[in-house]
Amino acid sequence: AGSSYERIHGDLPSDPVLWQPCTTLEGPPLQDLLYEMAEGEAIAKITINRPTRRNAFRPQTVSELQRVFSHARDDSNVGVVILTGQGTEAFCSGGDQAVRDKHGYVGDDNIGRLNILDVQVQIRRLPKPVIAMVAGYCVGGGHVLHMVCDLTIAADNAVFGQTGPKVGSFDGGYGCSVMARSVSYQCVVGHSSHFLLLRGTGSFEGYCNIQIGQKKAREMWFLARFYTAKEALDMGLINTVVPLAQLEGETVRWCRQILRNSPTALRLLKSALNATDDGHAGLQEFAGNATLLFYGSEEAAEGRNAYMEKRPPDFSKFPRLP
Ligand code: S0N
Repeated sequence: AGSSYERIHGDLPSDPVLWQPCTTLEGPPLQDLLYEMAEGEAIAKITINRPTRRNAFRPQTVSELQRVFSHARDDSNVGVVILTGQGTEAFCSGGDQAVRDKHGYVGDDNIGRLNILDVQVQIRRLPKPVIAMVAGYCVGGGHVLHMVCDLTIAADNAVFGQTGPKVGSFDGGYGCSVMARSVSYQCVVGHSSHFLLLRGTGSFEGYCNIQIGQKKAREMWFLARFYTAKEALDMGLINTVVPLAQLEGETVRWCRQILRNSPTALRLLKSALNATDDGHAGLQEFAGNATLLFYGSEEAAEGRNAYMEKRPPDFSKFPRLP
C-alpha cells in the first residue's frame, strides 16, 4: 500500500541519531555552542549552550555561530542544519542584556557589536535547509533567529515573542520583514502540496511567498506579548508542534526526508524563495546559482576552453531554446 513515492523510497527510518562532536572545525574550542554531526547522516546540529542565561547570545556566542555556520556551508557532508538551544527551558532569549551598552554587545575585546545581524544573513543565504528546533522560550533576537531559519519545529512547551519594546531594543530588519511576510497556515498547506510534486524528482520551480502578515506582525512587536506554540502555528510562524519528548525525533525525521531530495533543487528553491523578498541581494544569490549550473554545461566549457586554447569559441552546436 501507500503512494508510489513511498513504495520507491520506503519508510523514513525512525532510529535515534548518534551525535558526534564535529572534528573538522578549525580554531579554538567552542565555549558557547555545541557543534555536532549525526553519525552516518548529513545532519549538523548547532546548540546554543548557555542554559543558565536562557541561551542568550553574547559576542562570543555570535562569533562562534559565524564559525560553525560557515563550516556547515562549506562541508559537503552536511545537507541540513538544525539550530537549537540547550535544555528544555529556552531555544534562545536574544541578546545578552548584561553585556549590552550604547554601542551594542560588548565582548572580551571591549568593542560593541550588533553582529547577530551577520548570522541572520548567513542562515538566510546558507544554500542548505536550516531548521530551528525550538523548546521553551524563543524570544527577542532568539525569535528572529528562528524566523530566518527555513523551517521551525516546536515543542508544545515553546513560547514565541518579541520583547524589544519592553527592554529598549528592536529589530527592524528581518525581525520585521520576514515576520510580516510569514506565510499563513492556509498558504503553507498549498505549498506542501506543491512540494509533493517536487520531492525526489530532481526538478524545481521557483515560486514566491505572497501572504503578508502585517497586522499580526504589528501586534507581536507593538504589544510584545508571548504566544504559545499552537498560536504560533495558527499564525503561520512555525511549521509544526510536537510533544516535547518527540521534538528531536520529529526534527530528525524532517531532516531525513529533506536529505532524500535533490540538493540542487533544494538550493535553488531556497534562493528562489529568498529572491522574491531580498531585492538585489536575492537576485544576486539566485543568479549565482544559475552561474553555478551553467559552469557545469558543455556550452560554458567551450567558452573557457576556447579562451585557454587561444582560439575563437564555437557555440554553433548549442541550441537557442525557445
Ligand atoms: C526568556 C525569559 C522569558 C525566561 O523567563 P524565566 O524562565 O522566568 O527565566 P529568568 O529567570 O527570567 O531567566 C533565567 C536567567 O537568565 C537570564 N536571562 C534570560 N534572558 C536573558 C537575556 N536575554 N540576557 C541576559 N540574561 C538573560 C536572567 O536574567 C536570569 O538570570 P539570573 O538567574 O541571574 O537572574 C526571560 O528570561 C526574559 O524575558 N528574558 C529577556 C528576553 C529579552 O528581552 N531579550 C533581549 C531582546 N533583545 C534582543 O534580543 C536584541 C535584539 C538584537 O539582537 C538586535 C536586533 C537588531 C539589530 C541588532 C540587534 C542586536 O542587539 O545585536
